[in-house]
Amino acid sequence: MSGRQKFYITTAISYPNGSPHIGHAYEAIATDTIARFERLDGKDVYFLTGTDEHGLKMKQTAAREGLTPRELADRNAKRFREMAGTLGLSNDDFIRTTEPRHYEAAQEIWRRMEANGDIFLKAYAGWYSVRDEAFYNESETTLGDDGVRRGPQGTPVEWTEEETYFFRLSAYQDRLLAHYDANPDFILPPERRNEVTSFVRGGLEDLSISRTTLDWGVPVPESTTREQSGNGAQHVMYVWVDALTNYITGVGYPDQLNPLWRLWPANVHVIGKDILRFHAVYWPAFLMSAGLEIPQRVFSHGFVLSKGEKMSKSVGNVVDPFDLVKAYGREQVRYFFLREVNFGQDGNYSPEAIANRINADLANDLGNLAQRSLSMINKNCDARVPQPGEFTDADKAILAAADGMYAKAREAMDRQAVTRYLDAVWYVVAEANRYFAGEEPWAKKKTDPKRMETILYVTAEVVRQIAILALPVTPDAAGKLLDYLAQDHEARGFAALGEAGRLKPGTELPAPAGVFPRYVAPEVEGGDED
Ligand code: ME8
Repeated sequence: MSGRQKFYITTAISYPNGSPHIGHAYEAIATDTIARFERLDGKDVYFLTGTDEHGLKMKQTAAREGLTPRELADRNAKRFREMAGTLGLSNDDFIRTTEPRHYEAAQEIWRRMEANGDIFLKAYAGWYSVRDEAFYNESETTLGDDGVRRGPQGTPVEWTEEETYFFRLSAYQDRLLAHYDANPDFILPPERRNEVTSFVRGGLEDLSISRTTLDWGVPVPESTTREQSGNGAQHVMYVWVDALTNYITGVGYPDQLNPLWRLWPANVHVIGKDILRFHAVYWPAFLMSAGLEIPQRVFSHGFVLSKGEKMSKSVGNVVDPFDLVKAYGREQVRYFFLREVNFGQDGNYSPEAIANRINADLANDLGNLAQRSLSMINKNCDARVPQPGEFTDADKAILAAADGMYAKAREAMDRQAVTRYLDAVWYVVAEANRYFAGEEPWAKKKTDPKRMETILYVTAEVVRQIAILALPVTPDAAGKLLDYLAQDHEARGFAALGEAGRLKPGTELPAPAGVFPRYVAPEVEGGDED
């Protein structure tokens, strides 16, 4: 077994009740970038994503489409897998909650919670939102002018009464609060902590965790129904009990001898702000009850909005991730979302904003800098890394900025501050452009060719470090830049950053080509944009 530090990271598992949308893509891109960053930093990374296939929402959508829930799940889970390919995700596994391995895990965690005395049968009556798959207290709902009662996220709720199994969530209030207190970084970003702690402080009610009116779910273990049979009804697990368990199924649970089990507890669950309560309250309580360790962190990101509005099919502003990648390119889409939408907060998508980012940050700033410096080397330095002369203050300053990028990026990524990490890298991109423009290597070609070589060496060295640090977000384009700098596989990890990996004068370089083309909007003919 390697002595490397392990790093287990997950996305939420998406409901495959439709095709993936841009919110799903955003979460996947961010999680992938974090996973790649940690891999390049030498960690033993495991990255899990997948689909959440049970529950009433799936059942109802399938019925509307004239399909069985399984047919609907099969069709759309395929689209989610395709999206992983289209976005270039580096996930190690893709879990579907309808797989036998997951039934086994969900039933085992249930049995352990029951063995701990936390599961009991009781009549339930309350408000339920199918869209959120969540119960709400009456006080969390409001009756609209249209006569429709809605939950806190604006989705309609319906009155539900049935005898179900309950989880003794009320018993975990103090332990949860103590856990948040002792682990101030359990919930990030910090703005999101308060909403969780005040919810828990307000008092936790026991949670209904099974359904008899639904058959599309993981069956409650027979041992439970034998001992607490109630009216003899068949129960399936409440979809969130089974969904959250995916994170341990994915690393081998209940087989604790599975080598993947070393990865538990997860380092980070990346999720959207709408499902924080499930991850920061219910999930740790289930794990405490089952005697399992609690994940180290729940990072709750914001929502991607379309020009300030929530994307919705009825408004007609839904952006399809496949179309977006086709129009702008995978690397461009990845960079855009992570730089533009401050990770942890809400942000906006618009065609103008993405075109701007592509042309300003990628094509002009990084692309041109690399292309201009590398093609000058190709033409004027015999296509070899030039031999630098003595460094001036300006050379030293830009090299120091490049050498300092890793520490800044690392500090940001210790808290999954993806946007801050990219800001730190692109700050150096901008500085390097100022350096290059100010030093005018093209003007030195005739007057001081030695100085030109030094400037080109320094610029290429800065581009090298930028490219390594850009690998997590734009893996293909940054990889090409490193090809043009003749950097082999071992020279592409973070261990090669700083002085350790300095370009070696005399190294032969291949002819460079542009890696970030400018975005030019296609001519609109006859109003048809496709
Ligand atoms: O909630 N912007 O699935 P889901 C950013 N199955 N993120 C968004 C978003 C948007 N516009 N819309 C949704 C579920 N998301 C459950 C999860 S985990 C054990 C079970 C995010 O398909 C959302 O916040 O509704 C969530 O993290 C993920 O996409 C999947 O949402």
